[in-house]
Amino acid sequence: MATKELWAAPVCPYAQRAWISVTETGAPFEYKVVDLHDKAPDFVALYRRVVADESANAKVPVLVDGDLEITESPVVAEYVLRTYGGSLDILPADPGAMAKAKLWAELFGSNVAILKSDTKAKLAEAEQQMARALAQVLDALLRSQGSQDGGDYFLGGKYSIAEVLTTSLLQRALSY
Ligand SMILES: N[C@@H](CCC(=O)N[C@@H](CS)C(=O)NCC(=O)O)C(=O)O
Repeated sequence: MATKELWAAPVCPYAQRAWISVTETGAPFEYKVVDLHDKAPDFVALYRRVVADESANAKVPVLVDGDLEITESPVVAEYVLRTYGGSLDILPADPGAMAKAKLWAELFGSNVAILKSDTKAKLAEAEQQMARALAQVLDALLRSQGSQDGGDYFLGGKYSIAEVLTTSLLQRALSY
């Protein structure tokens, strides 16, 4: 049987995007846990092969589906949903809705990050920036690009890739 592996780390919100897509679809991928502080040599070699850079810092997630080896969480999530999620309808069929959902996820990801800093002052500044992004930029974007028809999700009544790509980051943002 062709190899089906998802290399991920539970701590990582990007890996979690891939894990959510695999879990939603029930696709039969073996979950390979990566210790980010002590990466297995076969994982490092795999990542470096995928990005064609022999000195790259190996990152999760990486997905292997037979001959296909891919990384970058939005790429992995979309591939899994498109390939294994047919009846779930998580990828909007309408190209405009798909583009809006991906734009939302992209801007969400660039505004909501894992905050790391060497000083408390810099951390506080980063927290303030993220709070502003959540309360102003992302809120305005949700109102302008999100469904105008109400509903609990970005596209209205329908759970979509917009949530697959943002839930793990939002969950962490809410813990600040
Ligand atoms: N842009 C990447 C980001 C992936 C990423 O930054 N993963 C982190 C963990 S959250 C990682 O593996 N870092 C490598 C390290 O910690 O050495 C994606 O969306 O997949």
